[in-house]
Amino acid sequence: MKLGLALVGTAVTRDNLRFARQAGVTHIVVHYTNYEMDRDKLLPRFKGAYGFTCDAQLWTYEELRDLRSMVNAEGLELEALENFNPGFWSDVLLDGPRKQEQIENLKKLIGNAGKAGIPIFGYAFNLMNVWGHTHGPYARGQAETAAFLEPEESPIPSGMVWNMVYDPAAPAGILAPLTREELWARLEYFLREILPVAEESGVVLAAHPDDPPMPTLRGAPRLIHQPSLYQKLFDLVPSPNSQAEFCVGTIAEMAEGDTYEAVDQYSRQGKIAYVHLRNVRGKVPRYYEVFIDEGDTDMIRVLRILHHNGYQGVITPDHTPSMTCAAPWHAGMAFALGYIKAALTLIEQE
Ligand SMILES: [Mn+2]
Repeated sequence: MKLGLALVGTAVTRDNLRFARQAGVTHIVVHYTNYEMDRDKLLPRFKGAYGFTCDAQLWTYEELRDLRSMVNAEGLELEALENFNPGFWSDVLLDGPRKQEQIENLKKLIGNAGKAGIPIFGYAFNLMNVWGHTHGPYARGQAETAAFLEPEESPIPSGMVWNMVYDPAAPAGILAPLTREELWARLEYFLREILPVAEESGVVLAAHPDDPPMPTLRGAPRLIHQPSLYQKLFDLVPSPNSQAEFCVGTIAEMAEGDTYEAVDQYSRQGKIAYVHLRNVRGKVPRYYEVFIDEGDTDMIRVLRILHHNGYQGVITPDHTPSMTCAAPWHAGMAFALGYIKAALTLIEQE
């Protein structure tokens, strides 16, 4: 198993790549969309959105090649891109008028990633992305972290998807209601169109489960909110290139199922593209994200199951609590990385 670190948007810097390498990381995951934009220009009805996505330009082969070179220059591999920019596939998620055009662009994008030598593309097929977290001193020693307590359940405003504004000029209103079956049908369409291109391009499509794993959020159904629903996804359109961005924290938050059994079930099938390792205390509808050694899940047991089933992919810490110091994010990540690195060394020597 390999140690990874995910970097988001503007955090893909030479210094952060060196930080990763210094912590023993060999593989980088890049969440390429930059969410740090123009938040103060948001209209009040888009409250809570991360920013705008309407002018998103499709990532070119040259851009992805240069990104990989930048990672390689620090002695690291680029393992995966995580998530499409919501502007690339708003109408695929919402079944809007630009769906066909956007699907063709996604095919181009997967082709670009394959050509640039990036083996995995992570995605999360849902309308709300992460929504409803509150932040507070809920982890050990009052470390600041995310919790899911009483989420604001206001309906999704028109013009917004995946927590981003894709159409600032959309008339005020809310997203039309849709059924769970309709959303599964949209996912099936996406998979039928994209998987053949992924196979041809040597790219694995890796699905993140719905975080938070509520059956509905802001009135919209969510698809992967119990461990067994991953199997439904894999069986919907069978392909070796349809796999999981397996988020242990999200699985542990799910109301049903057993985390260790889910790890066993999907790693035995070779369906795990890479792992997000995060610990939590509690389950939906109320849980806290905590330090990696602090929550309900025995991480060493999770890693032993993966090793036993021959998993050889990347393990990345997911979010971690922020530590009280001059570099809260870096300290939190360094703690998680050190813990995982020691665990991997121990397990691989057994
Ligand atoms: Mn995750």
